[in-house]
Amino acid sequence: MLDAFSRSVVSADSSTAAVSDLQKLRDFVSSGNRRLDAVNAIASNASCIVSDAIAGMICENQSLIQAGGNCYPNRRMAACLRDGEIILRYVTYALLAGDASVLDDRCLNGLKETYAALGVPTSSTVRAVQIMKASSSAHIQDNPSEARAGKRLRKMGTPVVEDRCASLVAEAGSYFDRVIAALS
Ligand SMILES: CCC1=C(C)/C(=C/C2=NC(=C\c3[nH]c(/C=C4\NC(=O)[C@H](C)[C@H]4CC)c(C)c3CCC(=O)O)/C(CCC(=O)O)=C2C)NC1=O
Repeated sequence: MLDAFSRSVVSADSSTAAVSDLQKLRDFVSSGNRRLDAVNAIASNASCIVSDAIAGMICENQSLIQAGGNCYPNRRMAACLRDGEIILRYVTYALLAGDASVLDDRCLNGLKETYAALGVPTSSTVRAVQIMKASSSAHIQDNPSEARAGKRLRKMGTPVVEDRCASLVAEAGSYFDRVIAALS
C-alpha cells in the first residue's frame, strides 16, 4: 500500500532519480486539514450514505428484493449493505492517503470475478456506487440537498472555502470512478 509520500519515493527510485515532485507533496501537506475534513465528512455519514445508496438502487430495480433477486433473502441484503460499507471505507482510506493503491489492492483486486462467481449484478452495484459518489460529494462540500435529506439533513459545519474543496471532491470522485471501472 502506498500513500502520496511513498508513491513519490517509489517512482523516483524506479528511474534512479532523486525525489523531485516536492511541490506536489508541499500542496498535499498544506491542504492536509481540508483532506481530513473531507474524510471525516464521508466517514461520519457513512451509514446514511450507504443505506441511502442501496435503498435507491432497490427502488429503481425492485426485482432485487424479490425471489431470485440478489438482495433476497435478508442474508443477501445484509451482504449487499456490508459490501457498500466496505467499498465506501476503502474510498476513504484512498482519500486519506492521497493514493488509490489501498483501494486497488485490498478491495477491487478480484472483486469483479467474485461477483461473477456469486451472481451479484455488477450493474446494480455500479448504480449504488454512483449514488454514494453523489452523496459523498455533497457531504465533502458540506452542502447536502435539503430536498433529498428532509428531516435527516446533517451538516458538518466545517468552514466553507470558496471552491468548496473542488479538488478533493474531484479526487474522491476519481476513487468512486475506479470502483465503477473495476466492475464494468
Ligand atoms: C475487503 C474487500 C472485500 C469485498 C469488497 C468483499 C465482497 C464480497 N461480497 C460477497 C458477497 C455478496 N455481495 C452481495 C452484494 C450485492 N448484491 C446485490 O444485489 C447488490 C447489487 C450488491 C450490493 C450493492 C451479495 C448479495 C453477496 C452474497 C451473495 C451470495 O451469497 O449469494 C462476498 C462473498 C462472501 C460473503 O458472502 O461474505 C465477498 C468476498 N469481501 C471483501 O473482503
